[in-house]
Amino acid sequence: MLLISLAVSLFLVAPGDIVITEIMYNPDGPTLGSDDLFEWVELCNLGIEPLQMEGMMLSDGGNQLFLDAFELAPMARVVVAADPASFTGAYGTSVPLVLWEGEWTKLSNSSDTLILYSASGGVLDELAYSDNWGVAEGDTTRSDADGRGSSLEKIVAAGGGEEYNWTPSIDYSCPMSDPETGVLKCWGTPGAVNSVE
Ligand SMILES: [Ca+2]
Ligand SMILES: [Ca+2]
Repeated sequence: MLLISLAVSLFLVAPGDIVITEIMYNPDGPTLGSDDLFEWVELCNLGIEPLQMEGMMLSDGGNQLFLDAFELAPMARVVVAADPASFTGAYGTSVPLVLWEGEWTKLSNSSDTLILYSASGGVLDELAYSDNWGVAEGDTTRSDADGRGSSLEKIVAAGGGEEYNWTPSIDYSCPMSDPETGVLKCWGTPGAVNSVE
């Protein structure tokens, strides 16, 4: 057993093997809740081997958090949630979560850079997003991902972190409706293939 876990952890993780595929940087307050409790990040294993996530670090250049042990199967996705208990209360228990220690990497509601590091300190993936992403040019309204219920989703998981490869999640399979307007809120696709892929 020890040899098996040692073999898994020694498997070298290369940039692009595990990537950030979705973020909830500005959860919709009225239907979901506060940023402190309901921000989350989805990670996907694009490699062909199971990945041991223990010791990987997520940082925004300020706060740092370190992932607990979790073996992520090839093409599988897992969520890092600001507050796992709150997340499970909203999304249910079927979404896989990897727990963490340290300080939550608060996701700015304007723009931020999120970097995923391997346990040995190498950069695995990086996302520098803005709340302008998903707003049509000349439009003065907010992005659907900016506190309106959608997450920000990557279109091609193996593609880059540029703006054109990210867009607000599409409203489908939405768990509840806005109490004031009756409009369905979707809150993204944590742990599952993105709605825009
Ligand atoms: Ca936020
Ligand atoms: Ca997803």
